[in-house]
Amino acid sequence: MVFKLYASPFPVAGGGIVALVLAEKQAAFELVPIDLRAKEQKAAEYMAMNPFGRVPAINDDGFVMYESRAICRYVDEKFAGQGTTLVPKGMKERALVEQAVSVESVTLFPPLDKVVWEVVVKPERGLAPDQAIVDTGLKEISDTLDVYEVILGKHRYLAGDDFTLADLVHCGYLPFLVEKGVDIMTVKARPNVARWWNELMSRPTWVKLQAEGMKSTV
Ligand SMILES: N[C@@H](CCC(=O)N[C@@H](CS)C(=O)NCC(=O)O)C(=O)O
Repeated sequence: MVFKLYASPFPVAGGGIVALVLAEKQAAFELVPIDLRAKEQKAAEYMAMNPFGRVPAINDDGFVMYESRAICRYVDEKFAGQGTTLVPKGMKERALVEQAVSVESVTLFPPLDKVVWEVVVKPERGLAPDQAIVDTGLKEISDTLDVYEVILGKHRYLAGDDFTLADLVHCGYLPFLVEKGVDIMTVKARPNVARWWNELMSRPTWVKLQAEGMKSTV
């Protein structure tokens, strides 16, 4: 049975990073599009897979799970030995990847999620962004990127000199800000962050996903 990915049909957010991991692993999948505006994620059939009623989720031959970062780890392990190794096997190398993924999900993501809500989701619904929330969130994101600047001055990627899951998870939400013209990823004051960001955004798997949308590349 083909690996099924239940996600929004747009190559962004949690579904986007799972599709990106599948592309890096050169693994085939079938997208089952979930229309968030039509609240398909709250339908009983979908809630049976993810009781939180959110995307993404996967069904791998009857094995069902949700939570994008956890799915990414599962995919990397399931397709070990093909494509890019995103979570290294060595204990210390893996620990450093987990350290950086943890910073992304615990420190960077909460303010990023709030800012994306204000500048992307609210305008789509005809609501005005709350500028105070945007300003506070951007300040918190910038503070984290200042630390990334130091880290990325020591090695090419966040967890060392190899591209890993720690880098890839940043492709979920930061592109929303860039698309909205928020100049935060390539500012002159953070040349190492800019170099890293440009590398992520020009990765062939990412470029292809953006050009072709959420479809299997295999
Ligand atoms: N921590 C979850 C977050 C999932 C999530 O918040 N998904 C959003 C889309 S990016 C969603 O389904 N929103 C619709 C809703 O909450 O009804 C993950 O990484 O998978």
